[in-house]
Amino acid sequence: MGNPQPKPIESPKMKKILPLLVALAAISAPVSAQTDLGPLNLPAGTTTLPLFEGFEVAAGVIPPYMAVTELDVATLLPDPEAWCNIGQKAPCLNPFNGSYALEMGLIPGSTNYHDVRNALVLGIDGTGYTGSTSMAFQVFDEGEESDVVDGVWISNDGVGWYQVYGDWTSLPQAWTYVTGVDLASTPVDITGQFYLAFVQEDNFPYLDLDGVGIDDIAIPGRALLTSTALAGGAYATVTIDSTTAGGTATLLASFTGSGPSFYGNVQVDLSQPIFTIVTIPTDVNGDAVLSSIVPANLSGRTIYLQGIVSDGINSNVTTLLVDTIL
Ligand SMILES: [Ca+2]
Ligand SMILES: [Ca+2]
Ligand SMILES: [Ca+2]
Ligand SMILES: [Ca+2]
Repeated sequence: MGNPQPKPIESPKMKKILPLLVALAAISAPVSAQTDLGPLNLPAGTTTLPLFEGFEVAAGVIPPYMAVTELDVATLLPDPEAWCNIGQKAPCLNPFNGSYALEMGLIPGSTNYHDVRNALVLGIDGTGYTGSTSMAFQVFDEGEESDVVDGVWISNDGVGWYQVYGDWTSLPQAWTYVTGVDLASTPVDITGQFYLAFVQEDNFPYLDLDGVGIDDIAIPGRALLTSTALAGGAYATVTIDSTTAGGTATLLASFTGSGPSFYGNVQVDLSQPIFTIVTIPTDVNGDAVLSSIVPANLSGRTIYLQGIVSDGINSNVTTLLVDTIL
């Protein structure tokens, strides 16, 4: 055997002091394994869960639950050539849906190539939320190189951050639906107020060899609704890819906008009037497919398509698809 065990130090006085020391240590102990992303601006307000952020409601005005950071990486000071835009700086260049998205990169058109760091921080209050903590979002990667701050992060205090997704380099140069990002996978407590940050760092402009676009952030993640080309008088196939096997999928359409409004007791991203196209069962994989002829007289119209997937108890909306019928 090795050295004898040291005799525990214990005296009546220590019995009183030790719990106090333990309590103090618990209060002052730093939370481990955090990354400092630099001086990120934090929003003063919060929004609630469930959350859907397509940047359309904000319509180019930064709401109180968002804050933008645009830094020169060399100095970590604000940089007028850093570009973190949800439409407050200029019209968005390539939104996935609608007219607005989050764009992060060097300012478009610049040839003053240098590293900039951009962040959009959302303040979220998870109090009382009991739903899924799995997040999904649409992302566009123009050609990012890896930087340690690249990705999606969460934090309780806005100083120490835990990465839940990243970096960006594995993504294609096309809008891509990222799903299954679990916000409960870190020590950050998301049952109260917390911050969610989308962070990008690189040296070329948005949509010019670098840059990240983000749209349609959803907590919980939404089933993906896709369609083949929509053309008046021709067949189109709409597919809903959900995880609800043996349930139902109801396909809805609007020609007036992306809401929000209510369909029964489900909030949808469709403006009234809302048309019910069909309700069909989901298969063993949770998928539902509809093939139908698009009425010829709809050519030229903008259509907003969304589904509601139900297991008979819970109903969840799918992603929204906005398209102009050919
Ligand atoms: Ca959008
Ligand atoms: Ca690049
Ligand atoms: Ca990068
Ligand atoms: Ca680069």
